[in-house]
Amino acid sequence: MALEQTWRWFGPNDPVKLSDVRQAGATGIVSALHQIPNGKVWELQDVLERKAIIEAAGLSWSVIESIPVHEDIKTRSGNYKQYIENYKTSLRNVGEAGLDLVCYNFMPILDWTRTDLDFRFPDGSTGLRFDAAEFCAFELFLLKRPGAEQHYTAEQIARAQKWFDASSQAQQEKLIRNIIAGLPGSEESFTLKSFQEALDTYSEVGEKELRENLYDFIREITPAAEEAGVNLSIHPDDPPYPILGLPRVVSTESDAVQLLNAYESNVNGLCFCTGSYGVREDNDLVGMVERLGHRINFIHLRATRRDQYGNFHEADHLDGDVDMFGVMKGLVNEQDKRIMSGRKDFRLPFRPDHGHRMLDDLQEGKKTNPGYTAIGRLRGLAELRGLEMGIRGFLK
Ligand code: DNO
Repeated sequence: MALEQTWRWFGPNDPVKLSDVRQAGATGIVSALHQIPNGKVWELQDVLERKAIIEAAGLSWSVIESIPVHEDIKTRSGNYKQYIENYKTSLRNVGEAGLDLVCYNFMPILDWTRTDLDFRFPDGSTGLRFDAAEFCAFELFLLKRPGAEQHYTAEQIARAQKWFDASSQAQQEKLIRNIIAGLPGSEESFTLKSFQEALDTYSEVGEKELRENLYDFIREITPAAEEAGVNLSIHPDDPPYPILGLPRVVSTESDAVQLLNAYESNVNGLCFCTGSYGVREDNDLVGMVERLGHRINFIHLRATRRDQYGNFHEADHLDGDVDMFGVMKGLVNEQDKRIMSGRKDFRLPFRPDHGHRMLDDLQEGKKTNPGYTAIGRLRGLAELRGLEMGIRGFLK
């Protein structure tokens, strides 16, 4: 047995083809119907159509990432009741189509966030980076969010000011685009004005409220998921702390425990993203796999490297701050346990999350999605596959 090797594919418009994925050696596809607006029902027919495309390429649709959660659900306002009903209907439809694993997240307004999408590493490859000073400069001097300065120390503000004073207009525009124009997989994009308006919808929703809204949502949708035969997996916050004055409640082990306790069932599970949880030094990833492994339904493997200023970049898969050996060993153990105890959900899909732009993907004019290049992920998958095989041999 081995963990299921999967690959994120953004659908027919993805510059990486399903035939490429097959050659990379993945067997499962992680995909979503990105054309459906947030909140709308995923109709059975649309799900079946995508599934047929994937299967025709000799692959299987392993995980839906993601069915996005409408903002009204997160703030429990407006049409949230209808959107929850729609979510349940989508779960029933994907279950009926024979799919059994759905990923989602509960990050307010912005999905994952970076300041630099093409940061050059010493080996000439490029990748994603979060620069705390640039992010602070965005908030203070470009977005000009009221009250933002309260969230920063004088030293952070001084570093942001330094970046801002030295930056060209083109650099400022690029930073704005990187933050609010929507990274691959995030379904929303904004202008500065519409972004501030979106932030304002959270004026009454602090950490406590967002937690309650998440736990209520979990209690509402999990029974429907159970009936539909669909496991759920919640993706953590990326980066794993509050940004832009917005609360974030899926960043730590304690957050994960609380949301799992909100509804006791393996169907209410985690997407264990080592790149997101791993940005915090106080997240003990190997311990999390040991303690929460039985509730991990989906896995993103990626390593980030932090510095003392709150910056981080996406390192090679086996290279960052994450103890990938320890994490993989825990996951292998978890899979063995599931098989021994007769659990049906033992395939434990993982995908090599993100990857550097390298080799041919660096060619001028070649279209690649930030973080989702073929070659960088191919390297990641190959390394992770070898790591798993080595561990299995070593444990025998
Ligand atoms: C980034 C991703 C996120 C993630 C969603 C899950 O690469 O990990 O976009 O898919 O947050 O809902």
